[in-house]
Amino acid sequence: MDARLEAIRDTVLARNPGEAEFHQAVVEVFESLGPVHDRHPELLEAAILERLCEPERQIIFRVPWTDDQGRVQINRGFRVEFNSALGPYKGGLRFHPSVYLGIVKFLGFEQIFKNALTGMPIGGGKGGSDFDPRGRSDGEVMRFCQSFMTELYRHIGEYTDVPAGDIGVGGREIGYLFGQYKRITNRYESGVLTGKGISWGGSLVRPEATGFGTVIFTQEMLKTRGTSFDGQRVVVSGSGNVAINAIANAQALGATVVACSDSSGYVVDEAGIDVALLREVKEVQRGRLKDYAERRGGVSYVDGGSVWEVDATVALPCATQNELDGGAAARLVRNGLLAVGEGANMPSTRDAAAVFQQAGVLFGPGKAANAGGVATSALEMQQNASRDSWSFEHTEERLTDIMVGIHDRCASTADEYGDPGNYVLGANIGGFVKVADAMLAQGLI
Ligand code: NDP
Ligand code: 2IT
Repeated sequence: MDARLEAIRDTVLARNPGEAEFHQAVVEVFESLGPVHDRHPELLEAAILERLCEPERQIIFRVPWTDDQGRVQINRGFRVEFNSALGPYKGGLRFHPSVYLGIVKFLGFEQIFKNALTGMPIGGGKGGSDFDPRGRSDGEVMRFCQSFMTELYRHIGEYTDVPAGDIGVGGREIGYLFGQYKRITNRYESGVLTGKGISWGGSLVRPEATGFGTVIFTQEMLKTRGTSFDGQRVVVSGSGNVAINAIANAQALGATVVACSDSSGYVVDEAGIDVALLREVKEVQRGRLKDYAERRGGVSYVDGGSVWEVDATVALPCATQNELDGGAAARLVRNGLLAVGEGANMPSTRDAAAVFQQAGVLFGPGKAANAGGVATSALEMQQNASRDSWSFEHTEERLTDIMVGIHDRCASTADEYGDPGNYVLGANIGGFVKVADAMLAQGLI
């Protein structure tokens, strides 16, 4: 890493102790940015990096609620409003027991660059809670969401900060959150949240957008090697919103998705995952992958273990951060891996990313490859602002154009900086330059 950037990195790490995931995200971005600072020394003088790494605002709050037995439960809520140079803070809410400030900050930091890459007018933010929705009734989830919004509402708004979903937050939770926001503010402010239901201000394609977009981005990478998804053997991790829609789109393009996972185990289904059954089990019944395996029959379910033990030509990690390590990456590469498209945020460890890049595997980092979700959230905001709703076809076309545009911007930026095919460099520099320009123009704030 460039020595000037190293000194800034050391300060950032020391100022934010114990936040391993945030450190990882910062270091990965800094490693790409030396060449931009050679060309633009004014960025150092304006302390752009120091400012980027310090969130504009961080909110941490108590979330009290009662469970079905009438017992009082206390969780911790977070919203980190990271950067508003390009637009209102935008990014999802994650409900998972592993959530703490370091996770929210890594996600919020990545979101700044991701959102810039989409070309839409959105800044970066992220939030969530250590609440675990697993095993909770609808009533419990509703009471938790209402309590969470009772604090959050004063910090958000269509021109201020626009949350959406992430792990553990889907259409049901967004509904409860929106209802409470409306009730407290007495405003039907559709643009305050995205991922809404279609009859109350949501956008068609938003539920599918992240997974669909990851596959579109990966297809563009494959095209640069004269190939496509057609005939590929694909492994997807996770079986949530992003995973299911990545599976659906990869198979629509002619691939066979032979395995997917949840945090309990993975299923190997050589005939190709039955997407309709998977949706039914996971989205309608809120069941587990084990239930899919039992209902499907003739497939193997592996309790525990890692889905990355299954060979693939294309890997789409769509579960969570640091789920794919260096050892798994090396094994996949030895067995013929061609491409990785990150549907999740930072799913590859630093070792794994290095293995992929050194082996010449096409590697699409999350901040580029999974940007279709937030991009379609921005399309939802556009529809809300104009009190309009677009057709599925029109919205999907916009998503496709945006993903192809992100791919091309990453590729051309990597070319411009002398490292063709390095999508990590392209995404980091491409996103950074846009935010840095706006920050310079807006003065020292
Ligand atoms: P969901 O909650 O719908 O699904 C998450 C999936 O990942 C589940 O199958 C879950 O298994 C698995 N998972 C979660 N945590 C772990 C863990 N610690 N270990 C193993 N498996 C785990 O979330 P999404 O599909 O929305 O999100 C998946 C990833 O995509 C996340 O990294 C998220 O940040 C990213 N993302 C999401 C976007 C969106 O629009 N939703 C947009 C861009 C990125 P289990 O049910 O067993 O917990
Ligand atoms: O990580 C992400 O980009 C998301 N969870 C989606 C954010 C959004 O505002 O749609």
